[in-house]
Amino acid sequence: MTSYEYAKKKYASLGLDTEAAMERLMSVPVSMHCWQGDDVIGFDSREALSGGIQTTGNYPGRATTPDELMADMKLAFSLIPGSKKVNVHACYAIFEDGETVGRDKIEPRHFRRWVEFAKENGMGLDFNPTFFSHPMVKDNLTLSSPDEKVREYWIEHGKACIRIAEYFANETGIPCVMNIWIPDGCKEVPADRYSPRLRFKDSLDKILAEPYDKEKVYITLESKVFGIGLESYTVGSAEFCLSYSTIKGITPLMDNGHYHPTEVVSDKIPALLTFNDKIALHITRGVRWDSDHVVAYDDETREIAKEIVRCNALDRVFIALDYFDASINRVAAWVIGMRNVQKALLAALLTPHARLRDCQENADFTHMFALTEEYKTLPLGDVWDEYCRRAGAPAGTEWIEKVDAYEVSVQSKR
Ligand code: RNT
Ligand code: ZN
Repeated sequence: MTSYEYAKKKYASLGLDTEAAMERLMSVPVSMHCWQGDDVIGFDSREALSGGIQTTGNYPGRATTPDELMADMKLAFSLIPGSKKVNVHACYAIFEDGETVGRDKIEPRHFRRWVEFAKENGMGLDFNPTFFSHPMVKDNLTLSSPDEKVREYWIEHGKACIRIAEYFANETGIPCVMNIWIPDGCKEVPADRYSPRLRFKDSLDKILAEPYDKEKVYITLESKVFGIGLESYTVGSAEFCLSYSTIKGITPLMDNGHYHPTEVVSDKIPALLTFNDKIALHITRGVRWDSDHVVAYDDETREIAKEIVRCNALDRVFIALDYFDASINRVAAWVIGMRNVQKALLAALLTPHARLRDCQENADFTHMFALTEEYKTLPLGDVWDEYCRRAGAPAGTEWIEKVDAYEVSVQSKR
């Protein structure tokens, strides 16, 4: 008996079907963020990263051109099992023949190569307007700025991005998730918390006035509690973004680095699913702060996956990754985080939720706890390896050698 066959039997004895779990997982798209590949720099400006987010580390081999970035992503895709999407930020516009345009004037054609790349890889595209690392960010403000010129510029950017998102959906035939996140905030305790939020609301209203097909484009709004240099106040707080999303019928997005340290997104998932048809996630790992470490196979990642699965919400949650680590090989960073999310979803699909739920309903917390702890050591690794093989991705540690070889032959020569 192979180790997979043994694992299959073991899970079957708990009423769990490993074949069905693998098949289900194969069709759940996880969106991979292009910005891990070049430390969130992009191609459209020479500005340093701003907006209260930061990459640390100086590992050699960063992608510096569209060709390099796409080649690196392509390698990562080959090492990650399951269904994927390409997540692009507006600052990754590709200008050709010496042309450059402002972010308020970007057009679908500036993303043509991303569409080709997504099609070549048989994937959909997600999109993000880029409200940071740009001279039009004034006093740390964009859509909430008191300067009407600044606000107007960024409103036009948001609208341009909706048109691009719709172009992505039309071209790929797969709906595009377009996520709005602004860094706006204050380092010091503000004198007025209200006016910036009123202006942010008005700006969002103006952006959403751009017509778009709601079957093709899902607009999400991401909240945040603080940023580097923006410690005392963020305009797009949790309450603001959640209220706005609900009222306007757009989709709330939770990034698990964006809450107070003892809050967990896993608990918020069923709360938001109660009121929203769809919700969106940025899965990340904050170490002591919103540090955007590579996602690990840790308790909270597993708990997030469990909530999605046991709420029967794999079709209702847009799963994307969002982190940026410049201290390790950047392709490895993608592969590790993406594989961990896939692994957590597989573990969630192979958890006897019905039995545990029964325990809870019957207030049998002894068995609920005891079984939860026992299930943690079921032979998931054998099913995971089988899943990787079936998906045409390397099982076990084989992928690491491929990244090592690529580092020597490609990345180290940059
Ligand atoms: C920042 C947000 C946001 C960005 C990306 C690059 O804290 O998480 O999602 O990380 O847009
Ligand atoms: Zn995020």
